[in-house]
Amino acid sequence: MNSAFDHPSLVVRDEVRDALEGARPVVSLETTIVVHGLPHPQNLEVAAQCEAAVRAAGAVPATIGVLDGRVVVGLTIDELDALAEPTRDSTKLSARDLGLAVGLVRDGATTVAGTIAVAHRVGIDVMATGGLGGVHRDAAYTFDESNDLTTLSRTPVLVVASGVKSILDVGATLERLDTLGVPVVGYRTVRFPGFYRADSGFRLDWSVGSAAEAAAAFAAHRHFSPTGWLLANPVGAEDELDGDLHDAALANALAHAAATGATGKAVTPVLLAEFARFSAGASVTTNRALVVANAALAGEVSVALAALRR
Ligand code: PSU
Ligand code: MN
Repeated sequence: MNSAFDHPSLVVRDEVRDALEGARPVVSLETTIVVHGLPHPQNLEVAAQCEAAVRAAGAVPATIGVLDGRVVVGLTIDELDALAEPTRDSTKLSARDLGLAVGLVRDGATTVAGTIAVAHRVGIDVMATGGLGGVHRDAAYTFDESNDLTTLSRTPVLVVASGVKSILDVGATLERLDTLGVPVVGYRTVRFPGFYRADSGFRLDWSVGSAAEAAAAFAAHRHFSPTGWLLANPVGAEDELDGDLHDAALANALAHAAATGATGKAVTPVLLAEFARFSAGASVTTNRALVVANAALAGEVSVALAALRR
């Protein structure tokens, strides 16, 4: 039916294909958080919990990654396990890397940017992650700004995230999203979430009170703009990282990254891993809770969008 499904390097698994062809709800999930963002074995547990949360909301999960040069939409847990196996040395794939991973027959985990590029290609309009990438704190001289922002500005996919990672310059990231024309919408809040913390200290212009409101506004947005959306869902109060622990872990992680001289793709994984080490796993517990909650909300929004199509 859809010729996009028939490319030899693009494998859309039957359940996902059937749902898309039937205009039923599908939520895409990324793999960088699994392969490069969370420690083993929690990473696979989180992936399974995210898929279960999407299903509980009534949508089909489509976890996306590149295995042996094939872009798979709907990875199984066994395939995810293989992708996350350290000896496999899976590459972190942003949007610009996809063609190279396919052409050079590599394995790779997709970032938000890589995931939404594939999702849009096959007709999936909702995605869930933990925290969007953004403008790094030293961007004024490193120019380190996640491709998540530019790809979201030209890819009409609604991304549910708990704001942007608190390791970033949150204010600069919000300004960049404004410049790029990407709506940032609080879910039942006008405070921009702070990833491990519910409130980053920044106020938002817009919020929605339900998945149905989010779906209605995103559907309308797509008539007027080619960009995606950031639906910002704060971590629950019971799962937040303690404020003082957060600030101490952040200062330590930033100093560690500077001392190790991490650059490029390595920066975010190094910061997250050091955050986890310093907080004795507390940041991982928070990260798990928020990404699963985001998958659940993405499922609800996807169901509401599918209802609008009918
Ligand atoms: N959210 C998390 N953990 C992660 C990420 C998001 O809770 O590891 C990943 C996403 O794949 C996102 C990437 O696209 O971090 C950003 O990486 P960079 O800063 O290198 O663009
Ligand atoms: Mn970067």
